Amino acid sequence: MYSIKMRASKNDKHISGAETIVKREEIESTVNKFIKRALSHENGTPNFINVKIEEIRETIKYIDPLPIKTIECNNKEKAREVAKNILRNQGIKENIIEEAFKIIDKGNMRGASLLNLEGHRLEPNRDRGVRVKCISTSEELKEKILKNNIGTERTIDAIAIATKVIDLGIIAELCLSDNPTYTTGYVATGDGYYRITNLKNKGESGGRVFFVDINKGDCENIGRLIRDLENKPYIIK
Ligand code: PML
Repeated sequence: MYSIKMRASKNDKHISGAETIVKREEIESTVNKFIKRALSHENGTPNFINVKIEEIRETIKYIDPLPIKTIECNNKEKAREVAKNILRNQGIKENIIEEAFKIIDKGNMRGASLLNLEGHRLEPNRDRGVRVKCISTSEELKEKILKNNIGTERTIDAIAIATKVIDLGIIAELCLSDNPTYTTGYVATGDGYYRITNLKNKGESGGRVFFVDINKGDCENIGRLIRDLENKPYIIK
């Protein structure tokens, strides 16, 4: 199996990214699909596209997706209240939740922020953040999500990220798309992947925050978590 990663930017500003795990015979078609995606993103036309193809040597972990639930909200205020409630139920304090929304609303992060329960950011580089890599959603799951209207093309990528990070011990994830017109975001916890409509207004920025229970000075566990998020291969069945 091979991991394929695509990252596109314009003058160092992130435009889009994609990530999957495929069989050898699927490499070519997947790379074409990713390049097409990079060139047609509504964030603009990139002047840098990086595609990386690597053989996976580590054992791949196959797991079931988090249960997906959609919560319809008709405005941003209600949507954010729903998201906050889910996060509060995980024991995350109000000020830390507010901090997470601030990070996301500021935008322009390439990866996710790692926020601990005292409000310290643990990612070594704040512009780069941490990127969850080496993940893929099975064809069966993709089909199930789309055919049954459980989610969209964006859900397909996001469910893989959310399921992997929760499996690696992250308490919760808060995510808003960096695509300006995609206003459905989500909160993922061990209980499920909660899609929340209107979590931002059109034109607003996006990003990801992972809430973690690791102390600021615990370099060993921070390092291990980042390595696993980036390199441990997962296929969501
Ligand atoms: C992103 O653009 O990567 C974020 C995707 C959010 C998906 C929410 C959903 O399931 O619709």
